[in-house]
Amino acid sequence: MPNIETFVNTRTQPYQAACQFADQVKAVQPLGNGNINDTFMVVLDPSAAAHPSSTVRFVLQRINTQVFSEPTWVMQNMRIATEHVLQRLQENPGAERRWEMPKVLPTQDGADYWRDTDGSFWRAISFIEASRSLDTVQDHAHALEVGYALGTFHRLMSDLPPNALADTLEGFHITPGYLKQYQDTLLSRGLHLQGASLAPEVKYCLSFIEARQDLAHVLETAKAEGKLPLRPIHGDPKVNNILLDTTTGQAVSIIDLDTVKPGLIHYDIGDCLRSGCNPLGEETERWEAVHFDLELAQAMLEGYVQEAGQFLTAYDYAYLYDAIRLIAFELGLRFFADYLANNVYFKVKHPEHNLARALVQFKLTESIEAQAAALNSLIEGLRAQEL
Ligand code: GN1
Ligand code: MG
Repeated sequence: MPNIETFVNTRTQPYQAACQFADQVKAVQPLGNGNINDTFMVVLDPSAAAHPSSTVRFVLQRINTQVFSEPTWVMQNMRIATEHVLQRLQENPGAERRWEMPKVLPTQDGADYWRDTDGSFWRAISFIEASRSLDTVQDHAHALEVGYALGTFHRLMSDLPPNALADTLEGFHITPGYLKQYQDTLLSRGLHLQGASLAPEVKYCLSFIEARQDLAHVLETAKAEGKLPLRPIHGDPKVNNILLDTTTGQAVSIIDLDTVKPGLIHYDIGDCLRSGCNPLGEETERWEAVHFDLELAQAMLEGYVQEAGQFLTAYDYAYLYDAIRLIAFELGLRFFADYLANNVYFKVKHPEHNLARALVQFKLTESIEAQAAALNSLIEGLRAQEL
């Protein structure tokens, strides 16, 4: 982590951007490890308490407009989601545990965002105090909280008509679309399964995907058949997007609302479990040791169903196993396709980074498949309790 003074240099873009949102900027530091946007923590001089959020620090982000081509829609969705949830919380004060939503902070001119001279899109979001996030699930209690957080978000959003939200990222989590892109990349690069000069890891990925072509369609087919409805989704509920109260360890927020849009809650549940039930984490270099932890899955799903069970249908339960398997596979496919395309989508620290990430997700998928019977019976147990 660069030292605190890194961006105090007033000529840097992050500093210039921070000043659009507040006076008396003291420091601007890189924050987190997002794969798409650039994120910073802005620290204000404490005497600048006149800031609209009356806080002394906030989160500043440069949106990746290669990925989010309509960033104003992202802002609009964030506002709709945040206002909806806050209204739900106000209607029933005291009914909830501590639960907060990250808020959009205006520029000093009252706008939602600021564009710099290069055309970069900057926005500010409130920092949720007295909370922290972790990259991997630590134990059973943490897993319960992660599931609780996703369930709470889905429940609080469940009465918002999905078409109130814009589709900010067309094709997001539509696995057959990722498969098609991957196949096009293979064709254009002239790669094929028998390529003698390919590294064994690349061959493993190629045949892994080849053997799972049919799996890619499972959720889209269920959607087309009317078995799974569109609902408001978070889109990226990975473990480090769930904030825990620093004192109690209870989940208090789910952040990173860029991908809130209409979709299948199965994308979210699959994503949450592929992230939370991989104790080595998605960035591990020990990909051969990656496994899916069934006990963490049990706790996460229990925490989820406790909040969201009231609106889950028999079909929702019927597709849970497929969703968990699919989203791990899908992320592996997305990483591997990006590796083959020379890393144009996800940020990388080295040229093989996306290959290493793909291997992690494919090993995780294998582990999910190897435990299919046990995972299905734990889902059946939850369904039997609820329906
Ligand atoms: C990306 O940038 P970040 O970490 O918020 C990606 C997610 C992936 C995730 C994997 C818009 O999210 O779909 O699950 O990386 N977001 C987008 O770490 O593609
Ligand atoms: Mg994200």
